[in-house]
Amino acid sequence: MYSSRQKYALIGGLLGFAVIFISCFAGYQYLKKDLAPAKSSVQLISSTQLSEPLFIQGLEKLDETHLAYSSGLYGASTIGTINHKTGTVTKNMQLPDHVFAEGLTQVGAQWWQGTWKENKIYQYPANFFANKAASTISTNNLKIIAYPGDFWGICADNISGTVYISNGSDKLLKYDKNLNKKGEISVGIKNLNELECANGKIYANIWLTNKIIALDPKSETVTNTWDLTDLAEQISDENGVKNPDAVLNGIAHSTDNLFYITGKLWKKIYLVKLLN
Ligand SMILES: [Ca+2]
Repeated sequence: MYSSRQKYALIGGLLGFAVIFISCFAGYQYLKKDLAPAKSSVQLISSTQLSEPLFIQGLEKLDETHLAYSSGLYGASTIGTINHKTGTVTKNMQLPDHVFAEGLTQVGAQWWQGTWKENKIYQYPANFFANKAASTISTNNLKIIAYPGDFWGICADNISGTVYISNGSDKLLKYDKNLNKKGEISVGIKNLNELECANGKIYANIWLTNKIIALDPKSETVTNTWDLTDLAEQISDENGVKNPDAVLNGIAHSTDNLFYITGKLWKKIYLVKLLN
């Protein structure tokens, strides 16, 4: 049997152990969310001059020669293709002037293009980009679905059927292909913007920086950080003017760890290898 003194000592010891355990666990959670890993290396493979500047908001591989893009700004939002071998831009459609286009991705057979504050997602059929005659395409023939809240970037894991949408916060919102909410991922880094689902991860660039992070959606941890500022400075020097909006905002997966990268008002599109 324990004496009263021993009992108090035992209870005190247990409480102390519990406090230490909870503190360590909370500390681990803090570290998990807030400490991005050290910067990983970027290898430049090639670059191609674009035939005209775009205010890129979304980028995705269409086929072996073309990328599909979404370009923003009120009165100038478009959707179209970029031939990444020649840099030729084809504008397939101009959106209405009151719409600010945001992220673009393929969900199943359809293409989804979000809008910043207009609470709309434009849905394009799989063969949309096959018709290069922009004058024959009209928003009147498109399906438009309602979306609640601000919309920035989008990517889809078409194996699990999960669509991820960013809104400038530190969270990624998860939906199914019918836009039913499935939950959210708390990343711990604000201003998540253009997204790319590839290699079982979510690649995201951070608004107003030239940084890309890779996130493991299962463990909800950031596994890599890349800084492409050297690439961006190169482009600013070519313009002769440093535009604060001309930041990285286009990530399209090619194969393995090869990605096409461009940005808002960038003059070039780059093929880079994002090394671990
Ligand atoms: Ca993308």
